[in-house]
Amino acid sequence: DNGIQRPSRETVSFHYNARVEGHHFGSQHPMKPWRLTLTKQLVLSYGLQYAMDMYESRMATKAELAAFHSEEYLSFLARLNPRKDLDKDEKHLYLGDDSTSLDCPVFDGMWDYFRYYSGASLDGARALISDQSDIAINWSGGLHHAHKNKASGFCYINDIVVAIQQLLLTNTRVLYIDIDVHHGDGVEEAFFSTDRVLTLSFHNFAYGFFPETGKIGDIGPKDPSNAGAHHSLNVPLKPGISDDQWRMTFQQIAGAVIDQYNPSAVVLQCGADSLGGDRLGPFNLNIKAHGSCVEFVKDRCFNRKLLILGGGGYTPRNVARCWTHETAICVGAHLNETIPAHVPYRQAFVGAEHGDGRLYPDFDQLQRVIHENENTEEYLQSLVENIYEQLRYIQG
Ligand code: ZLS
Ligand code: CA
Ligand code: ZN
Repeated sequence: DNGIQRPSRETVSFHYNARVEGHHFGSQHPMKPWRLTLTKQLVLSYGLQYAMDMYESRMATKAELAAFHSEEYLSFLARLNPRKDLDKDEKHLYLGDDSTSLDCPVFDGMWDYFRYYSGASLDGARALISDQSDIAINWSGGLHHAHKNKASGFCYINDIVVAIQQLLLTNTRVLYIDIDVHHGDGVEEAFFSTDRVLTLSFHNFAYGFFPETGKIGDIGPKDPSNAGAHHSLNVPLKPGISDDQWRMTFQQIAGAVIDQYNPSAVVLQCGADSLGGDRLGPFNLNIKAHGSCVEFVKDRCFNRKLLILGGGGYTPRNVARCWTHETAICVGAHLNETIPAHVPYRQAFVGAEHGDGRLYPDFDQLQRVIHENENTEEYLQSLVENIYEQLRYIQG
């Protein structure tokens, strides 16, 4: 029994290369590519590979990445290595000052790492374009902060932007939805001046919380003659949002945006740092509430192409649970609550604090830190109404 009970009609493709897993940002760094190993093992132990087309993704080439990033920046990244002294000016220019560059360290094999996660997003986009796939998944991608000329917030290459550029070859309008707890600033910036991509980010907003952008009034260029005007949408949430509030807010907003903008392709960035118990994020979401976004978008996007990407997520066992659940949603499978006994690294999921070997632990009961809910119903309703107001300017 592989747990598959509701096979869906869509063809789902899974794009992955195990070579991303072995890279290390540094022992203190919250970004752990190893979470992808855990995710892959859990996906395989539930047998989900039998319900999807599995592709070993190739490395993106420098020329492919140059569709968004500058040649100078790419050459700099390709030359980087921890054993070589860096030119101070170049380092400041491309990786940030002494403080911010701690977020984007220099580590072994980094250029290969970038090309693997970006290659998987490009492969996914191409599988959708060529009609080989209806839903393409790349959990190693979703690195939404990288700029054309600069690394930011653990992101050096913006795989999302290059994948969307591919989708634009055959799709008139692409909708980008971002449920990572951080603002999807790099993607918003890249498509700021076009109406062919609408970006919608849900995130925690607070002064002092990275990257401190994405206010409700940030809706694109102020000049109304700029095509991109009204095509950036932001939903700034407060710490501690509940599952029900999240579901309501997401469905009211994403539903209206999909209906109004009427895209033929949707890219969904599923950063798992919006889950309860995340090392960086202050939300309290349970896995099924996070996954409800994938379910909702999949249902609304019947007959549209869907690219599913990863992103943040800093408590690896919960990242793996979340993305396995969301892979199951894509293929239309129900998964057993008990994690299969034969999964490698099973100890990561057992023990009272680790969720007792269950796929859907209740984070309210598990986590020592529960973030107080600062979202009132009035506040959330005002966000929804504000977005509805903005949508009057959108043509689909
Ligand atoms: O969306 O908050 C910041 C910037 C700083 C504070 C941290 N210091 C190191 C630099 C200056 C203002 N940065 C955030 C970036 C969050 C990126 C999220 C990526 C994504 O999920 C998509 C993948 C931040 N939050 C937490 C840290 N950085 C952080 C925590 C712990 C450490 C260790 C390694 C490095 C320095 C000590 C670090 C960063
Ligand atoms: Ca977000
Ligand atoms: Zn994040």
